[in-house]
Amino acid sequence: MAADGKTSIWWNGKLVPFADAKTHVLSHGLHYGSGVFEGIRAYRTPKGIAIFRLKEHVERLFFSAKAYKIPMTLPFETVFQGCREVVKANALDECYLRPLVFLGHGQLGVYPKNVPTETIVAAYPWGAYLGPDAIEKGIRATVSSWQRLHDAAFPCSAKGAGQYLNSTLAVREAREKGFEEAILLDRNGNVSEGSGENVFVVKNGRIATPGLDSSILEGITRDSVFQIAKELGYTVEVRNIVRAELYGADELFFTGTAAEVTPIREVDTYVIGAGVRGPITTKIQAAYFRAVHGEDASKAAWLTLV
Ligand code: PPE
Repeated sequence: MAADGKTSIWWNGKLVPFADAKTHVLSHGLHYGSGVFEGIRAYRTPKGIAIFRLKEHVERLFFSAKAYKIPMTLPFETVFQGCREVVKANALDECYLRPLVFLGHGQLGVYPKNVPTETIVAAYPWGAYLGPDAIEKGIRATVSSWQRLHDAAFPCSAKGAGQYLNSTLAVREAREKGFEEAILLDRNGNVSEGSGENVFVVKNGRIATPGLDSSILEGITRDSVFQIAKELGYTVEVRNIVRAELYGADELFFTGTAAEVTPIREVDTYVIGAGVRGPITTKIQAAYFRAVHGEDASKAAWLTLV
């Protein structure tokens, strides 16, 4: 995303021109990763552009800030409305929203003292996360040599900026090896999640995904898929998943705001099922896209019109 003279960014309650949305190089967040963020999508619906599960995303942002003791300086409602405002002000069509709360410029030192909290929300177009063919054809993933960070070291269910160094190491390694995405194992060797997605395994018509004890981010897309899968007549087991279950799965898919529902067709050169998007993945994906596009009246509560 580049400055075009028109785009604005919401900063502490005000819209500022893109080119002016700058922070100091001595910001606490830049040195120590002391920030928390969200990723949210807005979709075209018959009633106009709507933000998907905005309330849950803002709730998680506040939880993440609490987990890291970053004092929120704006009320929930202000941040919630800020997300709508920034999409509206930029007259955006389908887009991605990036709220970020970080410790700004004041004093350096690991112990945050005299540092202001800065809250921004940016919005910009962002297409398919894992490439244009990913949604239909699926992607190739590799089990990372990097372990997912562990709850004894980080609050894994918080979306802390600094935590993403772990994800960056894993996805960089995966890309350098010629794969699109990494799947990280937890400290016990069980499957945790992708660098920016939760992972689901389908075997003999049963669906499973790791739980919070596998150091995952509790994805909001994951939660949407729980509800969708249930309505389609499937049960989703939340349990530990061992590495070999990935290789032996009938179907595998990632879920995430950015990745949406992305099939995985290969892991470490093991072909998954028939090596194409599987039937259960296809059904869940279709139902997810109906929900985000306002085509499923029973999911209307998940949408906030801008
Ligand atoms: N795990 C991780 C580590 C993660 O970053 C995400 C979202 C998820 C699971 C899925 O969570 P949810 O979006 O609530 O379903 N990753 C965000 C950031 C991606 C990025 O590259 O930046 C996202 O999907 O927006």
